[in-house]
Amino acid sequence: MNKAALGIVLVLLAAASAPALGQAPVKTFTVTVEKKRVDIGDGMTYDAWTFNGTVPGPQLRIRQGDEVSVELLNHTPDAHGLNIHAAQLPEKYFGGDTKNPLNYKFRAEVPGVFVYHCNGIPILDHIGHGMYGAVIVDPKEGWPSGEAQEITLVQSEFYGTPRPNGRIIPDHTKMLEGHPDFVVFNGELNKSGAEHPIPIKVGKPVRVFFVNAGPNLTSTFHVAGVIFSTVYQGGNPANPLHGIDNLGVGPSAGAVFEFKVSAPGDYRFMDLDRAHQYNGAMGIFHAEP
Ligand SMILES: [Cu+2]
Repeated sequence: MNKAALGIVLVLLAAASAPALGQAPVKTFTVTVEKKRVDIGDGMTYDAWTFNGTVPGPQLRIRQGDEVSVELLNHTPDAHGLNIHAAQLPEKYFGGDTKNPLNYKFRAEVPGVFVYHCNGIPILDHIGHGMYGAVIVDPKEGWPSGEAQEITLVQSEFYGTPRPNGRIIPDHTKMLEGHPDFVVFNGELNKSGAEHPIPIKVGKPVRVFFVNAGPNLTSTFHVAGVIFSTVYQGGNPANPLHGIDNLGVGPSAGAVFEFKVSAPGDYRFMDLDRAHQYNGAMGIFHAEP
């Protein structure tokens, strides 16, 4: 084969293997709805409604520009839905019924840290029973500060008085009043407490993807002994704040917190509202050289 012919073959091969113009990668997520009694730490259980059997539900990770295809399989006799805050669609797409699987597609156009939650009515009760999770949409060009240790924290509230055996039946009245019995990170009291702190490295950048699932409280996120180098409101690099030690994150909202520590030891992370802290909103980053 002469040089010109080889060139044509190579061009054809390249055309065959490249994705068609305008065709973004497709991410597919299938999520189930299940009623489940989940462990929420300190010997207690919660009669939850869940995505994939856990509270919070699975983390959804997407890159800006991806086409996202979502399917919700409802294994309960009740109506549930799925509202992904990264999706820009009419709300009718997010409501499910008891018979048909819910599915829709969207393009993740805006980077950030978002909540997803059940859109069943009343939404208060569906979130209050445990139907939420985190969505991370990575910026197309990557995070401006580059590589970091990534940690996801989902703050949320549990409502109900534990029975003597530790079982909690979710309490609608307390949800309505906004008076949770427990405020937790990643679904469990003391999940990242003194016995199981989250390890970080001295001198290495840490990036916290923070979602406040609520349903009701605003969280003022802080790490004791740390001033954040950068905080992105909404987790979007278009919204940077520098050199602050806390940020208020409303219910169903998110943020990115970036920092580095220079000395080994324990760094407690918390919601600065002291009542929320008293009810559990605390954990530990343990820094080692
Ligand atoms: Cu629901």
